[in-house]
Amino acid sequence: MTGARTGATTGAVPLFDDDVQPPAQRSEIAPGAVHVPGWLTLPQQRELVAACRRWAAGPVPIRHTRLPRGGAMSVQTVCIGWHWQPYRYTRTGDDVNGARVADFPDWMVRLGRRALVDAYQAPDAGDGYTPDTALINFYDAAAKLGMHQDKDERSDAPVVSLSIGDSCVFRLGSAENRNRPWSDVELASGDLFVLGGPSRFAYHGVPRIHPGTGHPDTGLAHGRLNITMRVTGLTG
Ligand code: MD6
Ligand code: FE
Repeated sequence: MTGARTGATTGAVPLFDDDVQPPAQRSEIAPGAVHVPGWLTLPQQRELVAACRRWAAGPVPIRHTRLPRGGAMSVQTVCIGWHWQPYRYTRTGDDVNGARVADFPDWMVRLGRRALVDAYQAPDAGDGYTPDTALINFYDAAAKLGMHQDKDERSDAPVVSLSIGDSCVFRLGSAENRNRPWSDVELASGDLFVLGGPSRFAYHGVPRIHPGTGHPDTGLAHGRLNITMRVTGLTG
């Protein structure tokens, strides 16, 4: 860990440079499931909020994903790289406006690789990791996400999760079913969570948001933003 946060004040926009390594206290919640509090600096969070605002506007605007059996998710979602709806990924937002989704940017690939290096404390942990989609979720004070597995990807590569704004309760269960036992973890603004290895297909959810707990300097006045990067395993 060299450089700490000092890189943020030198040169032009070094926000995602490799030398910006926040000091991080990691904790392994379950094998392969790692929480790194305060991983993103405030400038990085601001940059991500700004990027997510642009993606939320289009080409496929943010929306409440409709569920196959009727109803809609309380969370609002916009996708980049590939468009997710329950059970499938497509290049176009077929359940929204049919437009092609925004490209997955190279800087986010690099951010995902650094996340794995820091979460797993291994210099080569990010080698060969090339996330090609991100689901960007926005939670208002009342939004929740039920217990689910992320298994629409044809890859067992880790999911990298970044949280900004209001803190929440993140519930991590087992890979077997959605019931207890589970661990409740508080995810705050700037936190990294990686779900990989034996925990890649563990059930998890967000039962509660803590309104008003975000830092105003992130650029998010209220609510919670969560970005999950994934490898779809798809081509085309
Ligand atoms: C959220 N996250 O934190 C929802 N999935 O708002 C997820 O569903 C998630 O955080 C896979 C891996 C990490 C996650
Ligand atoms: Fe998930």
